[in-house]
Amino acid sequence: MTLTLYGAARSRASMVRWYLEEKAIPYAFVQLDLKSGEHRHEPFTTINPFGKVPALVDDALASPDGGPLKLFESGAILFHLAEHYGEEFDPQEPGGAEAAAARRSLTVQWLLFANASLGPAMFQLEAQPDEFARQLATVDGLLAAGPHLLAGVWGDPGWGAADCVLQSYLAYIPLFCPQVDLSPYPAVQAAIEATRNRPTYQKAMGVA
Ligand SMILES: N[C@@H](CCC(=O)N[C@@H](CS)C(=O)NCC(=O)O)C(=O)O
Repeated sequence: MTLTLYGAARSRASMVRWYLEEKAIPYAFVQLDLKSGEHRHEPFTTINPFGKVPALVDDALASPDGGPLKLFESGAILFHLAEHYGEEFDPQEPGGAEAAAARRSLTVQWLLFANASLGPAMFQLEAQPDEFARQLATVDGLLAAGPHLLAGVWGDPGWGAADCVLQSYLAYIPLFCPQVDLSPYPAVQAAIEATRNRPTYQKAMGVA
């Protein structure tokens, strides 16, 4: 089995890479040069026709064209990894199949929230500052309850794709929106600091 992740510096590929590193899942990494535009041409566009990173090739599964499975969209890639390699939805764990099904659905919820709500609110901060502040306040309250989003009735499954995507977007705030005052959100601040201190995150970001 070979997983090949295609990414670039300062891109969302870092969140996928962080997941792979944190879960010690073996993978090959192909760094594309966005400045030269190699992501907009073949061969990369045979993997992601939209010419964006991250993209993943998983040769353990087949795609409809008969070749190895090719995936784009960071959320879809994280979900695929959580499902097939991260052992996040194991029916043998406490809670059995019911807990595994609940965790799977909640993981999809957080992946979509981060990519479809939090990310857009962050990147359109000037247009809707109140929306971003509201989301951060809610996230802060949830994080204050504990570091793992899916901890609860079935016990604590530990760090997973839901945490990875949320913490990755939060850690982008000081990089992409340094003007945001995080002092009203102490749990968000603590999560960002904890994320930045992880050696696996530093490796994924290319700073270690
Ligand atoms: N929604 C996509 C966004 C992908 C995306 O916009 N990737 C950026 C890097 S973070 C990219 O490839 N930019 C290069 C370009 O648009 O030319 C995802 O989450 O994977």
